[in-house]
Amino acid sequence: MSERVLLASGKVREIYALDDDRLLLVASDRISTFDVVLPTPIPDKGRVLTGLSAFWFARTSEIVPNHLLDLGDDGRSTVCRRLEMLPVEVVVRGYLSGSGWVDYRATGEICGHVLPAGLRESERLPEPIVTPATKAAEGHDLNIDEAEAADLCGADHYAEAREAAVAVYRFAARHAEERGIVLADTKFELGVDRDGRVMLADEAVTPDSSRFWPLDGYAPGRPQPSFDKQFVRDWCLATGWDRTYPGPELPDDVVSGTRARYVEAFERLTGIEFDRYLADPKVVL
Ligand code: Q0Z
Repeated sequence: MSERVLLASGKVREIYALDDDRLLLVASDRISTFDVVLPTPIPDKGRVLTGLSAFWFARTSEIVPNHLLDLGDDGRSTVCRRLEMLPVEVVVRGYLSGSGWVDYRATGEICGHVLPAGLRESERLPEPIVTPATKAAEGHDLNIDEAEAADLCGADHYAEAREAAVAVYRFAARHAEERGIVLADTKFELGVDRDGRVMLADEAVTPDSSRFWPLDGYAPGRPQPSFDKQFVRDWCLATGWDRTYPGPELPDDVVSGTRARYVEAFERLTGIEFDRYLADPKVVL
């Protein structure tokens, strides 16, 4: 018997304490766009994200240990080791997009990384770069440079975390590209266990923590469509919505089209039929 005590609630998921050493992460079907949670859920979105995270954790545990202990039969919950979280998010960028593109255009640098001149929006970087961020109060991330991240985490913990993050990014980006998905960037959260071991935690290489682009039609020089959320974004903006709370309710065809894109991402990346995951989530391990 394990009581669930709600520890934290995010925009689209909850985290419960099971005991002193273990947490339960539960991913909902809520979707956010332009930082607003929409009133209409996407069925199975939480299962897709939970299954993908578990898939990556299982396949990268030789690169870096992680917090995953077990997957719930509901497919949307993960039992994990309770860690001391590092106070920074470790973002690895292989392509120029989002705040990285904004900063590069203004200064030629991203988080202290000096980049070659003349790069275009969405262009592949010569090498992946690590751009840490702190979780600022309003839930908004604040980019910092790697020296500041090392100060906040301790130099040894940060060095281990950033090497692990780059290695997992390289592994996942290569795997994804072979299956027709560009992994433009991805955000990792890491923690430290009682014995001082740095581990990957939270979620790993999901559509909510990453930019997934379809490889088919990829071309630098413009923004790329999001593999999973583009239907929702386009439809929401076409209604004239001003990107403030509350967002619009989604019609059935936008819900089913978006669900299909999440399921397609799961099936392409894992090579496992989503119905098999629903029948037995442990197939991804
Ligand atoms: C993750 C978060 C969520 C809101 C804490 N293994 C771990 N050990 C200790 N803490 C965490 C983890 Cl994953 C931890 N978050 C992020 C998740 C809802 C915030 F589901 N917060």
